Amino acid sequence: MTERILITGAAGGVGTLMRPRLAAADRVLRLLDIGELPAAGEGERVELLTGSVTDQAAMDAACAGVDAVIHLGGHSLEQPWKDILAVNIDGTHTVLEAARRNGVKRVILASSNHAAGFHRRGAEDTPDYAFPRPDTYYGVSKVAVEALGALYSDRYGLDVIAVRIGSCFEKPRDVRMLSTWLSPGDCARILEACLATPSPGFRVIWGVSDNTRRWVSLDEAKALGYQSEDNSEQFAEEIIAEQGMPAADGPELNYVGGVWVTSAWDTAVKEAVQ
Ligand code: 15L
Repeated sequence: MTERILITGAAGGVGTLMRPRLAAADRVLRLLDIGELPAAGEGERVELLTGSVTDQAAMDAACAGVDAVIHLGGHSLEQPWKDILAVNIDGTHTVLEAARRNGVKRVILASSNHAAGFHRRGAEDTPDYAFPRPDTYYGVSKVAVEALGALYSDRYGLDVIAVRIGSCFEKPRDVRMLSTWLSPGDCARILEACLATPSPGFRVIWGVSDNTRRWVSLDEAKALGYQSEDNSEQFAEEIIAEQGMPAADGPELNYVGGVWVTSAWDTAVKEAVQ
């Protein structure tokens, strides 16, 4: 039987990386974005929708006939509070509500390491379900995304998995990302595990590759069936030679959110002086 999966924010960074990797013969990808989506390639089983995650009618229509939603839409970096509130928080409510109204069984939510960015590195890996310690308004929105997911799972019985994504790029871009990198291949493997695992209920998992320098737990992700095949260590020598090692006691190596915990990312103060 053909399954239909809605991906919001499909033209964004992670969405673009996932489009070819989540393609399957028995699957239609319904891709939604406010921006332009590349046209369907030869034989590609996609449906292209233009729409905003903040538009209830558009999301209701997008969720019709869908087996699962992968919600990647929203701001992927820090923004003024009103934009974070409207797009990331209200937008996620809109998506979950559309999923509920349409009887969609499973929703996978893009959370972020920045939901727990102020957690300091400890002797043990930062655990699954580490209590929220957001480092920015963006991080707060990801905490809200997780909370909304819990509500829709507990109250309405949807399976909801929030993935606290580390850094999902083709390659790690700095020394911190040697710890937080989620390779595109591993991101697809995590999402496939989230789609396939039977009756997960509500879960929060870390989304990183099994990097040598990883310091967040992968226990819960592995319990859902994720098996990482990538490790950032192959890039370590080159990145360290180019950029040098950050200070041993600096934020890059000691906080989950890295430099996002610093005053350079303090949006409240910036907004107050405008
Ligand atoms: C995120 O959540 C961002 O969306 C992404 O742009 C990266 O900055 C990533 O976190 C990270 O922490 O590296």
